[in-house]
Amino acid sequence: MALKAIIFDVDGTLAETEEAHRMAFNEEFATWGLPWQWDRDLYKELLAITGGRERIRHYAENYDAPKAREVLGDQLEKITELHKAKSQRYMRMIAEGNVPLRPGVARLIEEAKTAGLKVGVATTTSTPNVEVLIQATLGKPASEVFDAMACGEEVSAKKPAPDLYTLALEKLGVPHDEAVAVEDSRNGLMSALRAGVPVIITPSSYTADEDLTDALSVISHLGEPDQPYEHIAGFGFASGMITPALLDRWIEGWGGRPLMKEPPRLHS
Ligand code: XBP
Ligand code: MG
Repeated sequence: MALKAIIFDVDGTLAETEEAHRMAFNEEFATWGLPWQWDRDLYKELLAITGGRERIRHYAENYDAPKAREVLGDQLEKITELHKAKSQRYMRMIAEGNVPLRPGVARLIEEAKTAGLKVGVATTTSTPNVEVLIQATLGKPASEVFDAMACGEEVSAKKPAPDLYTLALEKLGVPHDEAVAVEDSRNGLMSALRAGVPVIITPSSYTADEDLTDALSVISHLGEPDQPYEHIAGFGFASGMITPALLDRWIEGWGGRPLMKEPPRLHS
């Protein structure tokens, strides 16, 4: 097999977690006496800023600076504390087990391992959030599921910078052109492409209308035997299931050609 590893994004890709993140932000704002309630439309806009701490700072500085300064201090120094509390809240929600993995995720991970591929994670969110999600959905520690994880707290530049994918490749010991990324968003797509990794996109509820040009393939989800994916763009049959053998053929078909037709356009 030319393919040696599959690297998964977490939020929106392994599971539709962004609603739980959004609720955790909103509940934590209320606890702190901040009159901020992010509805779906606003949250979609704010997702352009990856990283929860960075997202709060962006909102505080650009949407309600007076209130932010009153509650969080002149230098907004309490944002880290606020984000920490939000993360605890998010983990309690996820631990309840109400956010399932998306179709085909558990199957593809299992098939990849059976085929001798390495399986990794490249995510903007932090390690404990991934650990809780994997324990709640697969009933075992993330360290038993993934050969390597690259998480937000380990890099200084989050997606769409390439750092998380570069780190994941390094930890897996796999060259960029022998890996495939599975992502849900344009920021994730850019991050992987800039690290030289071809990308399969399964858009999530928040990212379906983003510009996903340059993905190797865009499909509705990874597919299950009784729930085939729908093809949206790029490589792929009209419907079906993503398997390691299929990804391997796509990598061969791609043949290491330049990944981006145009230079990346960034959200911010
Ligand atoms: C996900 C994110 C994260 C979550 C919130 O991006 O941007 O910030 O929304 O998680 P991706 P944290 O799926 O591209 O990695 O609050 O833990 O940052
Ligand atoms: Mg994502």
